[in-house]
Amino acid sequence: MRFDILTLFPGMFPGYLGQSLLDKALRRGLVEIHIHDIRRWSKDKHWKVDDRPFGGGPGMVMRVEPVVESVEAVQPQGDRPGRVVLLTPQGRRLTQRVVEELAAEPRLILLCGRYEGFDQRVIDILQPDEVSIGDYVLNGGEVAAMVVVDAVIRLVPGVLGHDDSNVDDSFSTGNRLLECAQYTRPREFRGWRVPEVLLSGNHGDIARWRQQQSYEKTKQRRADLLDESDRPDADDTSRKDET
Ligand code: 9D3
Repeated sequence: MRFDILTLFPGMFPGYLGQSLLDKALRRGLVEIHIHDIRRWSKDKHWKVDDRPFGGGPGMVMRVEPVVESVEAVQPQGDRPGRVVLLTPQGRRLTQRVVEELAAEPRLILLCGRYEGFDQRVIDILQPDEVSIGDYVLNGGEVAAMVVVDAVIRLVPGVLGHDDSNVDDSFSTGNRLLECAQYTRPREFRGWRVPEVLLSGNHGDIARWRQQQSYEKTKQRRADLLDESDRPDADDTSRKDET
């Protein structure tokens, strides 16, 4: 799978890309990541890529020419144009379902913004998939792009050690409950003991205990995950209404 990241801060990525799991996936050729500095496509003598908003108001706006031209220059590098993902607070929220959808693509072009946002014509022309990573304010799209890469690459076959260590994840399609408490040695620390059932060797009891713990924890902390609205086919508009 190939990623192209377009940013005004290319220096933010090498540290993240050097982490072991990702570094290994890159060296094994399972994942390819290319970082591009949008400033290269500025026509301004000072490499300026932002400007004041028409109509007035605070902050600056990313100019349309360098952004659109950078995407159009990068797309022909590689054998398919790829799906353009614009990281923006106005996007649809990134969930594991969206991550799975993005992981099915052979190539993603991740476009990171700075300042107050993009000139609307960037969106009109490129018609990107607009994605937000959650309802809090970041300083730009770079950290969000790293989140997308991080979540997506672990679904690329062969990136994780064993094939199904991700089907069991909280929020993935296989299991929508939170994970139960886990323990390892020692059996007792400062009087805090590992639950007896886990030491019992009775695998049926263990499985039932874990299922129960997961359910209770989910009900207490994340009742929203148990809502019917979050079941896998909840956004399938083709189905008949069922109440
Ligand atoms: C004053 C209105 N602000 C919108 C909430 C302006 C604004 C704040 C922060 C515009 C852009 C940004 C920078 N954020 C991102 O580029 C961003 C982001 C985020 O802030 N939160 C969650 N996901 C994302 S993806 C990109």
